[in-house]
Amino acid sequence: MAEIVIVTREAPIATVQLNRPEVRNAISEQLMDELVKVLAGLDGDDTIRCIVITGSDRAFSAGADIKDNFVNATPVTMLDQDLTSKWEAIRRIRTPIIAAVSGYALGGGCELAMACDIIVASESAQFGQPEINLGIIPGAGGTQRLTRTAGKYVANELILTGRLIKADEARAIGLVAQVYPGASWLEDAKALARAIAEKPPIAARLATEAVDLAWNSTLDAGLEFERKAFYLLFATDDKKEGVDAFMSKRKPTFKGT
Ligand code: CO8
Repeated sequence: MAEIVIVTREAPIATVQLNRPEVRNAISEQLMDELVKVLAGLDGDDTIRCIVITGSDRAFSAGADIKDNFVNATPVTMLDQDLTSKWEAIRRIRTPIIAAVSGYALGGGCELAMACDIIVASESAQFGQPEINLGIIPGAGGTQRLTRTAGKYVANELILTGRLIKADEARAIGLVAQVYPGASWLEDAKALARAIAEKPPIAARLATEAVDLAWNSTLDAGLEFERKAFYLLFATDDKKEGVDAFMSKRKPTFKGT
């Protein structure tokens, strides 16, 4: 049987591909479990410095598997499955994660992309939170992350109508960092991952943690964390390497120490 999550290690980057093409990469419980497992494994591997999560040309993910998750679900089964803890586990991965989106990123698919550190898209990408059409609302962070990204008025319009937006509009509302051509989107996303993987990994991890805090805490608490993290980095070999390389006009080589 084909793997539902395909991992390709090309150190210092790794690509994690959702692989349920017959249902547009809908997120079943099994897919989520597998995804959390492979991400945790990659996060514990020092040779991997940036991870790309992707789907296919046609779909990043069409969201929760409606058949698997919702048809017979009750509040009690939903509570029992404890889906939230799995989404939290993805958020807590410390290696920077790029969501490389082509085709549909809908509902939980859009929420999965938003749980990553950076979202890039092919020209063909379409994002949306269509849960309203099923009589529900986003349940894996969509109301919170989309609102923090695009603001209340845009988020409400998208969540209340379920309207899909194309890559350019997603970029305009701050959801997408880069839009790449349809022929090269995955290679372009990997090139971005390799560029990030060349940077000092301890600084990269602390940077994404600090940026996340801008969402999760007060300005004062975020600034406090940033200041301490900034000071901490002066204890790393990579800070010495970066400054030495600048002073001697050469390219730095960071070791992650
Ligand atoms: N779940 C299950 N099956 C799906 C899903 C899905 N989300 N999306 C597509 N499929 C299946 C279709 O049923 C179809 O199966 P079959 O061939 O057996 O009929 C197959 O995939 C292909 O689908 P289409 O023929 O519709 O393919 P298209 O390329 O024409 O259209 C779309 C693709 C636009 C993605 C369309 O299928 C669609 O609208 N899908 C539903 C999208 C949606 O409503 N997503 C939101 C789901 S709710 C959610 O995500 C809440 C998240 C909460 C997170 C917590 C739980 C994990």
